[in-house]
Amino acid sequence: MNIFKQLSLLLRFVRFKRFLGSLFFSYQRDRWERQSPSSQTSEPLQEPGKLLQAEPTTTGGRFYFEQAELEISFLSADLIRVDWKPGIPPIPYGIARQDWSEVETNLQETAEGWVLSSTALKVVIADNGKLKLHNANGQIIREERPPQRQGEAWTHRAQLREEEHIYGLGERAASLNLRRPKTEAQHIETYRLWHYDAGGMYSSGTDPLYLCIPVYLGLHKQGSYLVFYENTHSGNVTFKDVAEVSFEGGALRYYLSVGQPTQLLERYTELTGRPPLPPRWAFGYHQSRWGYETEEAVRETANGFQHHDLPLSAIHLDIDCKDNFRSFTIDPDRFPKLREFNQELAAKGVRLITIVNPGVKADRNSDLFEEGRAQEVFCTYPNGKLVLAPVWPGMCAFPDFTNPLARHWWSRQYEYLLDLGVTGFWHDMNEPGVFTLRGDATLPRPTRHSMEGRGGTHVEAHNVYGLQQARAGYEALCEYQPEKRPFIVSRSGWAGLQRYAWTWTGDVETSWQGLRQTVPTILGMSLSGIPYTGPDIGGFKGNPSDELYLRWFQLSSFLTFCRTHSANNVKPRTPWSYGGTVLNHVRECLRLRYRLIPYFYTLAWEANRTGHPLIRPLFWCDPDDQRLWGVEDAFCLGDALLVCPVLEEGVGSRKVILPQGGWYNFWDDALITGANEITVDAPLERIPLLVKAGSILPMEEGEQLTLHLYPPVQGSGEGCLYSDAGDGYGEWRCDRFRMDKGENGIELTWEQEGNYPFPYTSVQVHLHGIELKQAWMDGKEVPCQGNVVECDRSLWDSSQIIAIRFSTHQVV
Ligand code: NBV
Repeated sequence: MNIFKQLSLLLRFVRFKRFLGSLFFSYQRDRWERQSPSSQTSEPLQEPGKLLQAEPTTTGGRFYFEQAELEISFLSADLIRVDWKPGIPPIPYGIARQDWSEVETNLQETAEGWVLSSTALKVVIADNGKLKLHNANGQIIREERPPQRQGEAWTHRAQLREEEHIYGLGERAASLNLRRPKTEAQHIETYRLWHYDAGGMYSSGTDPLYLCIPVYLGLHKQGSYLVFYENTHSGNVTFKDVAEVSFEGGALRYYLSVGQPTQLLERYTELTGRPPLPPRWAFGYHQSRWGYETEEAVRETANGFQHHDLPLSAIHLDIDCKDNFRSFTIDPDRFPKLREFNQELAAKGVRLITIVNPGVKADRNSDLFEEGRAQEVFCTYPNGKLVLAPVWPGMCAFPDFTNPLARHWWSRQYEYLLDLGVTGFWHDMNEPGVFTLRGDATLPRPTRHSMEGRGGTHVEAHNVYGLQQARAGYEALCEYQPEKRPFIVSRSGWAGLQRYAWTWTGDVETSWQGLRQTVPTILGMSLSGIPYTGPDIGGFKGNPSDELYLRWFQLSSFLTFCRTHSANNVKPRTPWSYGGTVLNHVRECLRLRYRLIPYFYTLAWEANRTGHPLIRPLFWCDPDDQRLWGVEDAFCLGDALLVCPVLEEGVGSRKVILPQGGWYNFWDDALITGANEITVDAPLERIPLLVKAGSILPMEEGEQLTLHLYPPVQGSGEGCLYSDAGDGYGEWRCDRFRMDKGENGIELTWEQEGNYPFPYTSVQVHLHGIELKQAWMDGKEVPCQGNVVECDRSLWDSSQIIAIRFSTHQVV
């Protein structure tokens, strides 16, 4: 028998075994699910009934209704926690902050009902359990109906305004505004709260996806609010005339905040955690492919980047690098010298990231499995038997990440790969996803989980499975490499994932629609507190045309996570596999991204301090401007850049709705003011890009920093540059720049904070949009080269405040 025949027989056997495994698992799952109590309860629907009594508490007030109890606590003047009982309280997996300082509140009975207020927010509690939320100006921001309970399931409804837009719910293949008319194609009627592996491909309209979060932001003419339901159970959400959210179990606990979107994200991330500062290299380009089967294939790829003069920061290894697909292993034949290989890559500035799947092959000869079984860290059926389900290695057991012991045990496993020089980890299939022939491709609903010792089923644990795996991974990296910042990419997660990991948008379809979908999906994540994400450039399964690949690349080079990835059965997808023209355009695009890394990094530092996402919808800068509420074909990167990706095939220009103020065209410095909508050129080699007037954009080229000054239309503008060693937790510095526009020119002041030494050897200032005639630094005239002036090193070495004066007129 020749080798091909043998291989094909082996493949068939493996597939057949998987098929049998799936059959067995589906049968077991259905049997258990039939036996366990269904969520379809026959119990009556209950409303809270009449309000019987109200009393103040140290944090707010408590209200006793005939059939329910309500507690409202002020965590800050503009953030409340609302608890409707009865119901099992949540395990605070999503919550990062418990200690809030006391807020002065006031409880009063009025004709409208009881009024509980702080300086920023007023809640009116009606006799039947209706709640009305007012902002500091007395405007009604949200009206809630009395919640309903049926058995253990709560349903909560709030009135929506006619013009109201809704954003968030984590990762969605939907429009940016989740409340869209039914007539529209790809309309999603009900958003599910139940992580789901789209199984190799999804496009607009697929719901749910891998990372659902019960948080949404409402924006209407009176203002905006954010609501976060701290409930991990399976649930549903619809947005019609009312927003309706229902959960299969658990208490009805939610947090509400009122304010501008910027403030809402500050509060929400104060509650669920701010993203730690990632290592700086993570903002570089990542190359990945399911199908790098050998060390040689990876070497060839890394060399290809060098050969074609393309920057590269990381290569991701998919399941091919595993020994029979098993977690925390490396195939000894195909990757025989991983440690040395990692050193070789490190010398080129390339890090290796390897995949980690949660399923542990149920094999008596596997130490990992035997150890896990002995320590009782795997998920079980109610009768104590292990839940086994098929994934890549075959029948697998699943660590119960809601068990602290399991997390600790799992954490220890990373050490082996870290020791081999692996830099970061990529958590896949952690919804968790399993292979089934029919039905829900995850663990059975009655699966038992520890839930920190309290006990619970998969209905409650499913949505935090990936989050807790990320936590275990993050803690492992902190422990084993305390001098480095952890880098983990996780497909699934929940509220708070930003504390532990980045994510990516999964197996998006290779199509123009897939490309278009990427923008609203990522903006929705931003507004759900998840700032670090990006798509598989070119889509997962399929072969993008030259044009689609290039446009996808251009878009992604302005997103936080810039990675090409593809399925195992598609053509190689590296910039040079597309021929000379595409290669040249991709090179330019990557160079621009690398020049912008100081800007990305500064925004990351700000995200860590404020919770503001790096990628923002256009309305972020002007929430009162209704024209911007639905824009989903452009986005802002920080305050300075407006990115207008090309999302249609065969076009050479596109329209952009402009927020108020002045905007410079990045490519030709033309200043546009007072326009509603403009058409910008978009030749194949270029992504339309606008810079806000008043911005100071730091860009680097090797050891040279260039400050790009985009003068304000009038008044002043500012910019900031954060620097540190790029990893670890050492010294840092922040250089703050301010420019003031006067009659004869611009004055730039530069202030420094922090002890990290200035990391550049030369600094240039480049003035855009105005012709530069003369310049002075700290009073001394300096030569201009066109619109660029070179700063003298003594400036930033010696003084704390530097003043640079630019004149647009010749002064004699
Ligand atoms: O590990 C293989 C793939 C991976 O390449 C992809 O990025 C993940 O989203 N993985 C899903 C499992 C197989 C899906 C068909």
